[in-house]
Amino acid sequence: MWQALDIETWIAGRRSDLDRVKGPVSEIIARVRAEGDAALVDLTKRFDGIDLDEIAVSDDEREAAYDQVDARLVESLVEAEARISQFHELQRGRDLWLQEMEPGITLGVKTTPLSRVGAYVPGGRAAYPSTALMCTVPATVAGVAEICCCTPPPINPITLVALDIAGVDEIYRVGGAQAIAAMAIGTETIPKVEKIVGPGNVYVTAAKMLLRDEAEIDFPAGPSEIAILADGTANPTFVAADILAQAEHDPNAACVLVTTDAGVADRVGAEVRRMAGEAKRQEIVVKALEHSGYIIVGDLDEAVATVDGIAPEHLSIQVADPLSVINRIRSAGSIFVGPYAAVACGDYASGTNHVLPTAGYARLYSGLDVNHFCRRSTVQMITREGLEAIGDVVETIADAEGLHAHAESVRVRRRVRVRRRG
Ligand code: HSO
Ligand code: ZN
Repeated sequence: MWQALDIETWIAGRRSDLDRVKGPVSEIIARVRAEGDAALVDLTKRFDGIDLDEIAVSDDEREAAYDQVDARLVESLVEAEARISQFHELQRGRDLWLQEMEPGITLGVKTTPLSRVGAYVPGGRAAYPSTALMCTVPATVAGVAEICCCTPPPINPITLVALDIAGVDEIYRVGGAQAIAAMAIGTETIPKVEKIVGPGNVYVTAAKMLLRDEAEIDFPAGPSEIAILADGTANPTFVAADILAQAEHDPNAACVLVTTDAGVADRVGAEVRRMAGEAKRQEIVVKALEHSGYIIVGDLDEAVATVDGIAPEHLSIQVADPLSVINRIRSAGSIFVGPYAAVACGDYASGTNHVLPTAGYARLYSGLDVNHFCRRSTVQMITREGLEAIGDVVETIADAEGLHAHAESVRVRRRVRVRRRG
């Protein structure tokens, strides 16, 4: 259930079988493309067993949801939203910055929020109001004008409240691959978006990958993972508690302890077994622990290299000198440092985002943040003096490329005589 892992085999086995579902997902996409809303109604009946009268959630339903949610939970969501907003505000650069590089050549960057984005919030058996916040708050902070959200019916009132707190404009009760298709292609009810973000199951992820030509996507975000990098100073109970917290997400969740200390591996193992025995979501936990375990390494260098090989969604660093380790880590979705940095803090309320690349994609992508919702345009302002400074270089390279009109576009300007002052 919790064992020594051969890390190479473990990494190889982790990529979920996206190819297996591409066929059925393509069919779903084709139907949404051809039939629009009618396909959404039919597929929702088939997959969720629900007759959809209205695809869109009304304002009255949003209001009514507050009456069904415990006041303390509403307050907690409001506070979590505030903390997430605060941290994401720090990621916002200036809307326009300009820098004079040399006399007459001023360069800069203009940042523009996307106009319309879609968030996918998983539902089904569970409600994830935290994911509703994580997907949408960065978009709001970025200044996206229209934020819509798809989530499978029946929508839990808690999710509706979270989406309302986050200020989402439109909420649609559609889930699965059909939801991704609807947002990417557009239907009568759901206008097309520019970008789709959010985690999901293998069908949702496959749909995102297949529709990349039609809407930008964030990154593959599948079953949760954690790697813990620990030396002899790690607290085995705390480490095991984080392992259990990740394992309870999904039977496919995976947890790896990378440690320089065999004693720590033993003590964490004992705690994991004890906690698994008492776990409320025991069935899920036990399945997740079947492909979870530990690897004992010779020193911290080897530990860092091993973690980089995994490129985990979450990395918990439990060593005597964490700063030296953080600096050397190159691939991890989100990093938690020190005994009190429970991964659950980042899941809910510290303010960092929990929508993160999984399955090794942390090597290629960064977790969800404000930048995901912005485009950047470079800007240049060049005077006659500036043109003189770079003109020869431009003309020479342009001529070498045989692009004489390029060269001429500079020459024609340089031929204009400048009136000397004084
Ligand atoms: N750990 C999950 C996010 C989550 N945890 C949602 C609780 N709710 C993936 O980062
Ligand atoms: Zn979690």
